[in-house]
Amino acid sequence: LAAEIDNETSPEKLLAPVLSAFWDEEKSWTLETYRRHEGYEGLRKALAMAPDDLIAYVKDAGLRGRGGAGFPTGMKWQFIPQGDGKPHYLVVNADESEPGTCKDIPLLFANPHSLIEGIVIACYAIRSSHAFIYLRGEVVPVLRRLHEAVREAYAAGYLGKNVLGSGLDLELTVHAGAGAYICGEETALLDSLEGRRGQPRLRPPFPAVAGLYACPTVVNNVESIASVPAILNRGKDWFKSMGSEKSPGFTLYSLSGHVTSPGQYEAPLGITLRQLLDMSGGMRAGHRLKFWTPGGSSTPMFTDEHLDVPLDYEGVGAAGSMLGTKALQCFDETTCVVRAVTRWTEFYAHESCGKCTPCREGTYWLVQLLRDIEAGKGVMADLDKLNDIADNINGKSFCALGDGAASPIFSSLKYFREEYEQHITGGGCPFDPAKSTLWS
Ligand code: L3W
Ligand code: SF4
Repeated sequence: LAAEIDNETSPEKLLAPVLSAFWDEEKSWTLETYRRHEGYEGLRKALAMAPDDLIAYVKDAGLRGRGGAGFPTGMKWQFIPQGDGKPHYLVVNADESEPGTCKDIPLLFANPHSLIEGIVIACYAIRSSHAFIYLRGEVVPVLRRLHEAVREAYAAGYLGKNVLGSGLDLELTVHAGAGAYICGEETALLDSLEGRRGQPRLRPPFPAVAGLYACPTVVNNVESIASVPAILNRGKDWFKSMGSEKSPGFTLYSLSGHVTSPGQYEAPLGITLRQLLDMSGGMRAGHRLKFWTPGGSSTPMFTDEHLDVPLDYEGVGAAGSMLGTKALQCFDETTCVVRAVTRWTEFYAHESCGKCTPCREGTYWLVQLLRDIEAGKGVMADLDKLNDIADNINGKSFCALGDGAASPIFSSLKYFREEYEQHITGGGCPFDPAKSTLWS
């Protein structure tokens, strides 16, 4: 069957968008529309395979987690112990909250069945009979649409007892969070799902060993799971024909900020920001790119020198940042970098869960220093102090939120130290806020 799947590639299918292919269609979110676009065909192929072969197939395809870390999806599934007598769970992380990150929510809103189909495939592979979607609680319209799609999937026999006659029994629960960024961290998410205050757990054990209710659990991002049906339907060679050897496939890039046409752009991994800007109309008229994030505010910022860095895990990594969530926030020359970093740091200080001292105290101190510098009350020694505090957060905190908070401090000081100095010597911000559309 694997060989059969691999033959099903054609040049048109190689170039066409997948996840966002029919977002513009009327009622794109319904089962009827999804079925008109190969919907649930990947599931039929998956159910004809043995679960272990299915895991090996997804692993061979090279799909990497789209939630930020890029961990190989098939390998994560393979970690789930078999024959252990415990329930296994799949938990989809839909708690999208990282500044600039805005791909999973539109995907769920426009095409929820791609996620549901991926969930059924993943549960069959890891032998799970209960899956959960942990959705960011603020997005009530998405919650409603997701509930409706789940209802449709139950009615059509894709969920519930004996899915499509395969013997798989599967329940799917949609759970809305209460608006804490930290609940996007996989172990805090599990605590929250269990009814506790969401705070990160010590890893190891990783969720694959002891996750939800202390049972083996796969936690995957929405886009990762939603990408699986097309891999099954069109074949792993088709998937690997896009992107690079170590970062294959298609993905959603979220363009935002001072660009002409912000939005979701589906493209192979390895495309560059220059290409994406060319494709989408570029920066707003009369302005030039000053700095940008490759994957949300947790990833070290880049400048216009990095326009040709391939947006895959290796290219961005070699240039000194992280691909993260592929949230490309683009800022033009009217933006004050100190203001941007202050705003992000305020976010991290507000969202710090308080469990560990470096992050809880450090983010607070960073905000105080940054506000002083922005208001013209800083001194030169503050710049070393910023670096020092960030250094005491980075790698010394309990979870990645701390590292994420340190990252814009390091990168902005690396590329824009002079702009910080200008705030200190000039007695405040040299930028005219009226000229920037982003910061008020
Ligand atoms: C079993 C092992 N499993 C690793 C699993 C682990 C997890 C995955 C990746 O953070 C990043 C973060 C954010 N046995 C394992 C194993 N795993 N070793 O693999 O783990 P890790 O620790 O590399 O990353 P993470 O904790 O998943 C994700 C960055 O992404 N980020 C996040 C943005 C936030 C959102 C949002 O808005 N919700 O996505 C953006 O850049 O800073 O570095 O599943 O269990 N030996
Ligand atoms: Fe909580 Fe921050 Fe420590 Fe993470 S790094 S556990 S968010 S205090």
